[in-house]
Amino acid sequence: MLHNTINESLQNLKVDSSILQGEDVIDSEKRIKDLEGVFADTEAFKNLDSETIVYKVHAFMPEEQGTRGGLYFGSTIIHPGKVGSEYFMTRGHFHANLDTAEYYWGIEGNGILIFMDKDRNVWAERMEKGSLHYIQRGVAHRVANVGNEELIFNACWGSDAGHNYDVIEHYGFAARLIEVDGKPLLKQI
Ligand code: S6P
Ligand code: ZN
Repeated sequence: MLHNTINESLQNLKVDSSILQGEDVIDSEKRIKDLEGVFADTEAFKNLDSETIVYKVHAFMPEEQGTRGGLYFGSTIIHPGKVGSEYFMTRGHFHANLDTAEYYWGIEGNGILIFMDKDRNVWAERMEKGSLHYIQRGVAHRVANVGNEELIFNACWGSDAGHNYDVIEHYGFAARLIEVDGKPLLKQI
């Protein structure tokens, strides 16, 4: 693992499909007003319209949360935008059950998937149409949209994974993805 570097997606596999929709799909969204404390530049944050949608999730969760052996599926759509020099991104989380991995794969747009392990080592992979990303067990994950279009990716995770947002809320990631000279850069905090 390389510390604080942005790598190409590691696998040579490509997948393609589209946004999840249909009966029993649970839709949620995060607006600027729901993301207080997520972005570093609090002044820029205050100046944005609090109703601006940052990202939406459409999830199919056919098992009760916590069920061992089941799988969930979800599509995430992150709108293009920035708060100061930081790209619109998901809150990011560890799974509550650290023993659970997850797959992400890119559908549309350009993103960067940021990982952080328990020792606060941070690294990242480029996300694009057809890219496949394996999120190892015990590793926190967050995605930023670094393009000018919507970024869409799909995810598959275990119904026993759960979400722990607290650690990220309190301590954040050890590096932030910011735009420098028009390019994304992982900056150690
Ligand atoms: C769930 C999976 C995704 C995210 C979604 C939003 O394990 O990783 O469906 O929930 O991308 O991100 P976040 O960090 O707000 O849950
Ligand atoms: Zn997850």
